[in-house]
Amino acid sequence: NQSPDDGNSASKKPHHSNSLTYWIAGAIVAAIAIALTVPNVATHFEIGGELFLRALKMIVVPLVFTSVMCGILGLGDVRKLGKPGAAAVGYYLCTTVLAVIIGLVVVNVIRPGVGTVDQAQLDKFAQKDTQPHQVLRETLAESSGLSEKLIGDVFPELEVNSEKAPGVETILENLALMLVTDNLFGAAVETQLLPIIVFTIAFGALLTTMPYETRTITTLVTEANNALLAFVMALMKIAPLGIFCLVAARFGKAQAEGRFLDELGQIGWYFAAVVIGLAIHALIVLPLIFWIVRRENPYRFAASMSQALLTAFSTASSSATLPVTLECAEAAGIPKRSTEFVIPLGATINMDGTALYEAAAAIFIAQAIGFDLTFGEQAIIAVTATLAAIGAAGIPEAGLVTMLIVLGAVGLPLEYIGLILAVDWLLDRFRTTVNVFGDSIGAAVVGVTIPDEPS
Ligand code: DAS
Repeated sequence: NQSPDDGNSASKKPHHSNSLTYWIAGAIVAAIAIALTVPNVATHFEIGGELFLRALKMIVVPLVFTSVMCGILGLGDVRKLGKPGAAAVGYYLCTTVLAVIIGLVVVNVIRPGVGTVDQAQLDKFAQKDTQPHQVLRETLAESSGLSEKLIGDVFPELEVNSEKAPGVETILENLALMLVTDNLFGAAVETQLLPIIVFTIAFGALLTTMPYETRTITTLVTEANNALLAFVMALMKIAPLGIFCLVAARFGKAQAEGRFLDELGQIGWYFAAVVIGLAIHALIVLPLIFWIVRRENPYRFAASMSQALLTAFSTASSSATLPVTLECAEAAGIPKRSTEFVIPLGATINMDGTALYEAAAAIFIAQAIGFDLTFGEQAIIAVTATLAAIGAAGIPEAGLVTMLIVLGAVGLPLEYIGLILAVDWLLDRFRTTVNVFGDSIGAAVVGVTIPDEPS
């Protein structure tokens, strides 16, 4: 018989010290303070931030492969995947739809777009005479630092064209295409995690039906996985320094541009509406779901995930944060069998923050240009925001780019995305943090459906 706290309680004290969490939080505050007070400070820290970000991203592909493979092989028999798999997909859909509804309600109540954007601002985007989606690619590329290539990468299969609004069936087809790659190594090179996860689940499932051959492979991937997680632990020792550089460089760049603060003045209510929506989802809805399922204190659990949440805020990338999310979730006592496939899968398709943001931003743009949306059109926005969030990659600004789908679906002119471009780099940090938190809660929720084999 095992102690009641047999590693399944998520409120277990995390492995890593809390002091590291305080160092990271302190680094973020200090970085923002310095970036906003010392002019032109950004350039000095860019290289440090980029090196830390690369060190995190460097291990994502192998770590996703070994984690998901361990998760599947650890289940012992693929038939056991049914319940946790269904619980995970059910959780992803429910929380994403809840997030979209919160986004719609908040932006319809606060109505941030009505009368807040002056005509001059609108005309600035309306004058461009080239194709809206071409304008958009240029605007997106120049203002948010996204390369035109990356814009194409985020939703590779869908040529965004504002004349022909992509119907829901087109989006579904493209989501299906994103599940299966034609070249596994190509997907690894492009860090397209979804097809790698789909392949690993299928490959791992087949291995569990061949009990004799899996012994060596199981040992191999388990040891590789442990080594990679040890790498993350080592990397987190210098996280305060790396995160300081990342945040100082990015906030310093915004400060140097100057535009950011006056743009924020123009659309402050939009920014506030999205942040309020994200806060409702992350501080009320997700903790409530956690409490209903686990009957434990959700805020203690959130505290044990704080290093992952702070890393998400600093990197604005769920994928780059994935190693830290995995490490924190396991340290928080969630069974590995749950974290190992729920978190990598969630990091790519479960993006509550992004879905909420896309729905709210689309309605804001409609309000700003006096485009009255019918209830049906808002419902279309809800559906396409859910699908676009599933399709968004866990990389910076992905939510902004896939929002083109949402705007296109209801015939909103794409060029007005320029209204929200200047503040998106900051809003992205908030929604990425909510995305990562949603994935962590998901692992804890699904964890109750996986019986913890006596170790
Ligand atoms: N930055 C994305 C992520 O990593 C979220 C987004 O762009 O909406 O989750």
